Amino acid sequence: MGAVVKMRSWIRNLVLLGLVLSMIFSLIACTEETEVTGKTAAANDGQEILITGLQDSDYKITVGELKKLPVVTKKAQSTRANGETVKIKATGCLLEDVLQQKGKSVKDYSTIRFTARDAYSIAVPPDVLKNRDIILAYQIDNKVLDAENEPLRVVIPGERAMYWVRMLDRIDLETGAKQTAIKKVVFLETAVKALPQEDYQYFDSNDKAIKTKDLVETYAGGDKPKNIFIKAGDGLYKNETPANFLGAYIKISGQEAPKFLAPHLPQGMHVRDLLFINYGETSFLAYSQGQKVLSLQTLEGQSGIALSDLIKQTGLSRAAKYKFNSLNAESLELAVNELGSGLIYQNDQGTLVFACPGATDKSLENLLSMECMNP
Ligand SMILES: Nc1nc2c(c(=O)[nH]1)N[C@H]1C(S)=C(S)[C@@H](COP(=O)(O)O)O[C@H]1N2
Ligand SMILES: [Mo]
Repeated sequence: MGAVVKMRSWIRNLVLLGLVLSMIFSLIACTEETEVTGKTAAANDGQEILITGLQDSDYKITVGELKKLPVVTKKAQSTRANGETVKIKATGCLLEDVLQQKGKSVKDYSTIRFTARDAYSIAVPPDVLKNRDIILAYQIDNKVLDAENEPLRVVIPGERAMYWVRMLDRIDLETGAKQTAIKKVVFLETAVKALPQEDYQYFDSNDKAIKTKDLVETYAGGDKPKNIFIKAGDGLYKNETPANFLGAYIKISGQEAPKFLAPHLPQGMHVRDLLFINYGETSFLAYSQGQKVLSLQTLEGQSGIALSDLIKQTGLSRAAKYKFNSLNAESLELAVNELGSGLIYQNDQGTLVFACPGATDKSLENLLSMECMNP
């Protein structure tokens, strides 16, 4: 009798041990499985996104809450600046549906700025807001987002991948991010001659750079714009926050110069081949790019940028009179009807010259700026 009890408890212990072991094994198997296939579907549900400009106070929404909104899935494809293709299938909700919950629409805003956990940030302009779907994706290619993408990735099918912000952290809804009227064009090549130039290590090259802060403090008066507009020679047009802009550099020599960059800004935010930077009422124009993409005209065998296109592209205001200033504070005033054949060119020494033939020939070396005169 005693032996049977003993034996039974022995068997019971063995069975228990077996159970425990199999539980441990299945647990291990489970963890192994999640490591192979990625995180569980709900892994990022508790993560929060901050939205400003939607309500009086900051508004926070979790990934889990976004999942309760209607689900959209769309394929999108775009080329990176380096020519590679980014191709993804995005599953998520529409930003429009998030705003609709609070009685707002994407179209109510002039700019929406997305900022990521790696400090990447980009402003989406009004024409994109009006015409495109903005997806807040919590799944890409049917998978939960990985560390490079979580908690959300913005995807705007049909637009370039620079808008597809990974690791989304906050959304700033802005109204009135409008470009103010330009009153003065400052020529970058001449302007940098009077600024401190630093060595800037750029991959294998030792280039020169100026601080954007020095540039605007020297030439843009006391302007404090809320947005800084940047245009590149290839047509890229974007705007930057004062915080991002004023902590950066313009590399003025070497590859892709002039180039907006900073060691602390993700490379996707760097802008190569700058055409102009509009900072408040001042437009900083790079002659080197202007010469490639603006209309040219020829004057007495010299080819240079035509003033009419320069005015049009930078948005320089109309005025009855314009004043041209040189680096050494010489100046020249011209009535608008005298400008027609005016030309800005680079002489053999690489110096910018303004020339305008008239009754009396007029020209100015080391051209620094062109400004509107008040009547
Ligand atoms: N958070 C974050 N998102 C980002 C970037 C970045 O640097 N950080 N780069 C952008 C740019 S410039 C491009 S072209 C695409 C590149 O997509 P990929 O990172 O999936 O290759 O991501 C965009 N989203
Ligand atoms: Mo990019």
